[in-house]
This record gives sequence, C-alpha cells and structure tokens, in this order.
Amino acid sequence: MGWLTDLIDKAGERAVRHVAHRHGRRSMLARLGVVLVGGAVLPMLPFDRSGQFGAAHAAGGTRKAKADPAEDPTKCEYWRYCAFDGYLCTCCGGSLTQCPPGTEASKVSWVGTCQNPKDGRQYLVSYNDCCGKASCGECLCNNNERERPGYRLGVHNDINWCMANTSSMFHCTTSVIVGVA
Ligand code: ABN
Repeated sequence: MGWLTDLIDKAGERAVRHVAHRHGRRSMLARLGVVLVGGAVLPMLPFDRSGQFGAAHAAGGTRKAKADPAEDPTKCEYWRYCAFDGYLCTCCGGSLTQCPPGTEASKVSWVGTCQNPKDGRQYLVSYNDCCGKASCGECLCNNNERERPGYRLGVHNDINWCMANTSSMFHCTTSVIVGVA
C-alpha cells in the first residue's frame, strides 16, 4: 500500500506546485482570505424569515396588502352592513345603493347605526329590500348590531320588507347612508 500513498503524495505535490506556479503565493493567500471572511460574514447577513418571500413572488413580485373586508361592499364584513339581513345587492347585479334591473326598492325599510372605520363616526344606514324577482341566492349576510325584535319595527331586519310593494318577491338588499350621528 506504500506505493499508493506515494502516488497520492506525488499527485498532491504536483497539483500544489502547478497552482503556486500559476497564481503565486500572495494571490492564493488573498483567495483563502476571501473564502474565510465570506464564510464568517454570510451567516450574519439579514434574510427574510417571515415566509412572505414566496408569496410576494407568486403575486408577480409586488407585495400587496390584503384587502380589508370592512371596506369591501361585496363582503358581509363591510362596515355598512352592521344590521343587514338579506342577500348583498353588490353580488346580484345591483350596487350598494341601487337595486338590480327588474327589481324595485321596498316602500318601507329598516335602519341601522354603523361605525365607518375610516373616520370613526357613526352613520345611520337605511336598508331597502329589492322586490319583484325571486331570491338572488348570492352573498347571504346577517348582522345584528343594535337590531331589535318586531316590536321595534324600524330596527327589525328579519322580515320581508317587500310586503307593501306590488310584487312582494324579495331579491336582495341595498344599504344607503341617510345621516351622520
Ligand atoms: N329583510 C330581508 C328579509 C327578507 C325576507 C325574509 C327575511 C329577511
């Protein structure tokens, strides 16, 4: 086995001589220094531990804040819906304040008092059922802040307010601001 270790020694020596011949001792030491210092500094560099890096990339490289449902009229958590009961007209071809085509606003309505997160103020909101078409069936929403049973009709949301219209078919509900507290 002595011949094998001799062979390895010789090959190692030849390789070292070759590198030393081509690069010189100073440049070898400089490279060694870079490797040693880099290895010590690299673990100290800051890096993203939040796990959001992949998500930002998936979203096309731009970091987008998650939309706040309290400011999205297509979500039941939207601030104006605090005493809402029905289907959101924003999901049914209408808007926050407009009944969908082919329906009309109920002649009577109920009200709620909801806080706008943007300015912290309380707003009086009128909820109107939209009448004349079968139930929309999308975005059912039921919130009951300050809602009261039927003996306080003006703040009661759990009845079909299309009852006084020509067609009493209930489709969806709008939310109109009518005052500021
Ligand atoms: N006010 C909305 C509604 C309509 C029908 C039945 C219950 C509630």
